[in-house]
Amino acid sequence: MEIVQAALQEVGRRWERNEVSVAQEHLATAITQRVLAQASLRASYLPANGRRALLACVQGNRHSVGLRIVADTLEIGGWEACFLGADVPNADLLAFASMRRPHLIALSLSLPEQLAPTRDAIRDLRDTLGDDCPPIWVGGLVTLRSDQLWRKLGADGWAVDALGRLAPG
Ligand code: B12
Repeated sequence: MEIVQAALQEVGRRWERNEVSVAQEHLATAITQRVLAQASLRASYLPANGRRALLACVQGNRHSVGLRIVADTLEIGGWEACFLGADVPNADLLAFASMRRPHLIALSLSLPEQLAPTRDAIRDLRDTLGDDCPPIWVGGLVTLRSDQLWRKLGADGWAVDALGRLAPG
């Protein structure tokens, strides 16, 4: 996980300096996804704990690799992880969460313009699910700017990476 994260950060730095083309970045992402899939086949999984997590990149966020790592880590820890991937519209997230009734919702955001949609999504989830709303955790690049940002979004928790402790249980 450390290797994958460091490699993609280096790609990002080189991309910023125009040393890496869009095609090369796409290739690096595709290789990463393949490596992650192979690693998940070799991992040893804890027995199922009967808990379901719903994971989604918020509306507008196309950076899904980091959340995939979070999903794989939860599965290795015995959770059932339902990974919805990139750019999930708020209305669809809400409908899916209402139907699926997860024990944890993990939302990922990367860019500053994704802060407002995340705040809206968390508010709508709480309004709709009421007392049944599970803990909502957030993470992703933009959340690393301050260790208090997650509170302003209305979330219940935050972690800097997939190794952080996620929610009770
Ligand atoms: C790959 C990549 C892309 C790919 C993503 C492909 C995919 N399927 O994921 C694509 C091509 C789609 C892309 C698009 C863009 N990108 Co981009 N991208 C990257 C790159 C190189 C790597 C991202 C990544 O995978 N990082 C590795 C993962 C493992 O880290 P992570 O996402 O932070 O996730 C970890 C933690 O944050 C945490 N975590 C994440 N989510 C969650 C959730 C919870 C609940 C928890 C607990 C933890 C958690 O755990 C993860 C594992 O440790 C970064 C560079 C970088 N420094 O990150 C730029 C980068 C993020 N992108 C950037 C930009 C500007 C863009 C675009 C705007 C470019 C453009 N002009 O189109 C678009 C925006 C797309 C959008 N609307 O979201 C900038 C953002 C700058 C900023 N303002 O902050 C970066 C930093 C590159 C740069 N240096 O300029 N990008």
